[in-house]
This record gives sequence, structure tokens and C-alpha cells, in this order.
Amino acid sequence: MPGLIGDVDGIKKNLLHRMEKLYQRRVREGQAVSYELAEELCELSQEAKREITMMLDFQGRVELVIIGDAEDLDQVTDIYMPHATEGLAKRYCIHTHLGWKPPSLGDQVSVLQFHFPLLAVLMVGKSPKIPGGFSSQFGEHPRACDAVYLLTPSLNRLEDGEMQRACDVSEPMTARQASTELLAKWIDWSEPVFEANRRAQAKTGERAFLLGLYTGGQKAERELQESLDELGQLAESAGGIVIDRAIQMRPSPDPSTYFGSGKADELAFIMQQRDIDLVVVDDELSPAQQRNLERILRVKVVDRTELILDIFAQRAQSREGKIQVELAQLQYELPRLKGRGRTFSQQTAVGAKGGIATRGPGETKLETDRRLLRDRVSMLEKEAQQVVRHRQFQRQSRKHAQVPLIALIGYTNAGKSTLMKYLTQADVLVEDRLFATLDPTVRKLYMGSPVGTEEPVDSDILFFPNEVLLSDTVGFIRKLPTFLIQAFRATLEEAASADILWHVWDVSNPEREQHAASVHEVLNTLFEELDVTPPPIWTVCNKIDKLENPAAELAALAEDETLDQPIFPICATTGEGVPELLEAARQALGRQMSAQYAAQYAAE
Ligand SMILES: Nc1nc2c(ncn2[C@@H]2O[C@H](COP(=O)(O)OP(=O)(O)OP(=O)(O)O)[C@@H](O)[C@H]2O)c(=O)[nH]1
Ligand SMILES: [Mg+2]
Repeated sequence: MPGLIGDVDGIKKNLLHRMEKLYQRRVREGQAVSYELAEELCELSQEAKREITMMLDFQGRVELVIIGDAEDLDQVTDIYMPHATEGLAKRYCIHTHLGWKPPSLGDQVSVLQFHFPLLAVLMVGKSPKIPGGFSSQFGEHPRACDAVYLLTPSLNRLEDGEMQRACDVSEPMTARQASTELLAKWIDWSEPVFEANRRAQAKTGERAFLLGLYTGGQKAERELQESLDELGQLAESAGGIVIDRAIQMRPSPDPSTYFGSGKADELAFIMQQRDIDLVVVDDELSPAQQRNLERILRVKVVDRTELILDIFAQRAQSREGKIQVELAQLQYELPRLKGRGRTFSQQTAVGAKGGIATRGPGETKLETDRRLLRDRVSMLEKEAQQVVRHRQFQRQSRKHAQVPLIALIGYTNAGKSTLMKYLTQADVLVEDRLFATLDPTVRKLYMGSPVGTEEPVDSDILFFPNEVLLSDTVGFIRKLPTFLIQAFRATLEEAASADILWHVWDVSNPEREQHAASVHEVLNTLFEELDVTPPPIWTVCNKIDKLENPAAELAALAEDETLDQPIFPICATTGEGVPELLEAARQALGRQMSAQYAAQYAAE
């Protein structure tokens, strides 16, 4: 027996004693509310001027008594979650409302959130409209408990066949009437309500809801929608199922809750209604914003960064990749460690397997203190430095052996790995999802004889490279947080040291300009940090097979002065345009190597 929980300050001793005795009460098995218990609860509430919440098991035993405003029942979850496998299910709740307040949307959210088959709201006070009291209408003597509402879960079928959960609120009834209601009826009904969506779904995965903030302007709205589309792809890449999205209008983010708490209850209700497991916010949240939003929305909240990190954690295979991802995750988690207990009833349904944003450094991170994590960070940093050194060494031997490097870079899903595969038959992963590639791959590419074209060879070129190395790495995305760029430094440094960068660009994507801008932004940050002269960047316009009007669009691209020159239209799946790209690389590298050779020769 946990004792009384909540705000008991200033309550008189004899009242406290009576409250403690509530634990000895029992509601007859099968009955929802007993008249005597309802009366006692209302009397105590009225005298102590506190709301009382009571949790009972299905046999009618009192499990928990909470004193004070338990609006979001936070404490209840904290107490139950550690040892209740199915959360608060298999319990129901009786709750008093002071000041003749009818059930709120928050009460309805609780029914759905905690899987209560029933929540009884007892009105405390006197009805201002009915002289003599509410019960008197029914020929009863009005006493402390004068009106009871029963809240129960129910289901609606939407047009597309999806089941949507709802909460039915009964007409008010007297305590005597409520005592004739059978709990069993609600228990039998509630299970299907909570299970409906999951069983109806062929696919399994966490149900994600996207939230974006609209700050104004027409362009901003389009960008927001595009960014949300991409966020949806990210959520799906992480293994989630996107259920819906919502946009909040605000001139600027609220510093403590990001979205502002005005519509909180409404949103919290939608989350329960649609059986949402996690809310994904299209921006970077501060640790406090994230915590507050989780409290308000009552579901797990992750931001864009966390989602990206989660995908990275799933994909990283190589030692290097794993070190970089863990480092990034720890750096993200460190400021968020304090007070972030993720205890949502729904999470436990999938939690065993580890849901989105629960993978990675592991559950132990919550128990481990910051100091240990800092130690881990510095250890990983050392390892990462070793990777950097190892890479530097490799680079030197490559330079020494005069094997040039071409690095593929570009937005995620642009087709980098497809091109790599086409050119080298490398067994690399090609997938229509964001961040398919995470671990860097380097393959040899033989450049033996001119391929395809018959262009006149420059007299400056003394020889051509026999082979080059081609590297494929992690793709970029908009709003890529700088600490992630830093964590992936070893990989990106490799690209920065290349002799040519092929910026693979999906020209069939309507957001291609935004994509190119994001790629340039990441590259600029990188070059600035490394303080190196950027290698020449070529624009490789991929997926030309998907263009509706290739001739006109390619002509326009060729004229576009904002693009890095030269420009090569290609189709990485069929190889169209690839010979021209290769031949140009062969010549450029031949010219570069010949010049180096000549300079060296002159010096000697
Ligand atoms: N139609 C068409 N599809 C392509 C072409 N090139 C690549 N794709 C497809 O685009 C998707 C992404 O290709 P990937 O090669 O995995 O892209 P990536 O740039 O390596 O992406 P990340 O590894 O996620 O950064 C795959 O479904 C490819 O089959 C192309 O020229 N035409
Ligand atoms: Mg790839």
C-alpha cells in the first residue's frame, strides 16, 4: 500500500486519517462505484478542499489514493510504470471535481491514455441551477455526492476504414444510479477499443504524428509542407507509420513549450484518439521544450535531430560509423538526461523491442550518471581521433601512390550509391529511403581506356590515371545539426580531401533547389572548419529519366550559372551520360597529375 500521494499539506489530522482509511474500502466486484464510497470521497474532497483521485483494480480493491489536482496523472504513471507491464490497464479510476465542474477534455485524454475502461467523475459542490440539488430532480435526497459522470472509451470508424478512438461522457446521474452500473460491461468493451487500430494494421510500427510550426508567409508555408513531407519520410525510414500531421500557427516558437499550450488538450486528445505513439516535431527542440511537450501531449516527443540520430543508430555497421553515431547520440542526450523519464503507457506496447528514439546508447544511459557518460564521450572522441589519424595515414599513402580520389556527395536518396554500384559493381546498399548509406565505402575504379567519347586529348596531359578511388558516404539533409557534422568529421574529412567532388543531385525532385542549398551549406561549414581549399565540385544531375520534359529542363540546367560547373546529366540506373562524366574525370585528373609531375620534375 503506497499511502496517500500528492498534496496533503495543511489537511487536518482527522481528515487525513479518514483519507488513509479509503485504502480499506472495497467496491463490490463487478460494480463500478459504490454509493457509500462516492459519498465519502465527496465529503472528504469538500472538507479538505482538494480533489481526490482513486485507482481501483477490477476486483474493486483500492490501489492508490491521490490527493490534490491530478490533472495529468503524472505521478500515477511514475508510480505504476516501473512494475506494471501493461501500464495502467486493468485499473479504473474514480475522481472528484471541486466547484461543480463537469468532466474536462483532460479527463477524456486520461481515459484513452491510461486504457481505463471507466473513469467516474464525481461533482463536488452544489448545482447553481437546480435548487435543492441535482438528485432532488430524481426524487432523492441531495447529499455530498450529487452528480456522477461516467467516462468510457468508444470507437468511431472513419471513412477510410481506420478506427478512431473516442471517449463517451454519460449524462450526469445520481450516485445511487451510478452504483447500479456494472464495471464488467465496460471491461469487456474496452479491450477491443484499445486494440482496434493495431490489429487493423497490416504493418507494425510506431504510429507517428508530425507537428510543424508555421510562422507566416506564403513561401514559408510551402517550405514547411515540404519539410514535413521529408520528416514523414524520415519517420518511415526509422520504422514508423505516419498517421497524420498538424500545423500550429505562431509568430515564433514558445521558449518553454515550442507550440504554446493553448491548444494542448485538444492536441493531446487527438493523440489518444488516433492512438499515436510518438509526435515528431520538425525542428530542434530544447531539452525543456521537449520535456514540457511530452507532459502536455502525453506521448513521446522526438525532434528532427533525434529522428535522424535514430536512423543512423539503426544503420551504422562499421566501427567508424558506430563510433560517430554513438558520439553524436551522447552529445544530444547529455543535456537532456535530467528529469526525462519516458513513461507513457502506450510505449510499453512496443517498448520491449525498442521503439523510435529508444535505440542507441541503451537503456542503461538513464541510470548511468552524467559523469560516466562524459567519460564515454571522451573515450569515443579518442577513438574517433584515431580514425581520423588512420584516415590521414591512408590519404598520405594514397597521395604517395598517386591514386586520385573522387568523392560522391549529395542529398540523401539522390542516387550516390546507385552511381557507385553502376561504376564499380560494388555491393553497396541502394534503397529508396533516407540515409540508406551511413558507412563510408571506397572502391577502385579502373580508368584504362577512354570510354565512349572521342574528344581530342589535351597536349598538357602526359598520362592518365589507371585507376581512381571512388568513395560513397552519408548523405546530407536540410537542418542537419552541426554536432552531427562534427561527429561525422572523419568521414567528411575524407570527402574534403578528394581530388574531385561529384555532387549527385536528384534533378527530378521538386525540392531539388532546397536540397542543393542544404548540401552547399554543409560543405561550407565543413570547409570552414577544416580550413582547407575545397576541391572542384562537379554537378552530377541524376535521375534524368524521371524528368517530364528532359530536353527543355536539361537545357535550362546547362544555362544555370548558380550551379557548380561542369554539369553532367546522367541516369545512374541505366548509365546514360555516365561515360561522358567518366571521360571528363579522366581528363581532369590526367591534367592534374601531369601538372604535378611536371612541377616535381622541374624542382628536381
Ligand atoms: N529513376 C531513377 N532512380 C534512381 C536513379 N538513381 C538512383 N535511383 C533510385 O533512387 C533511390 C536512392 O538511391 P541511392 O543510390 O540509395 O541513393 P543515395 O544517394 O546513396 O542515398 P543515401 O545513401 O540515403 O544518402 C533508389 O531507389 C534508386 O534506385 C536514376 O537515375 N533514376
Ligand atoms: Mg547511399
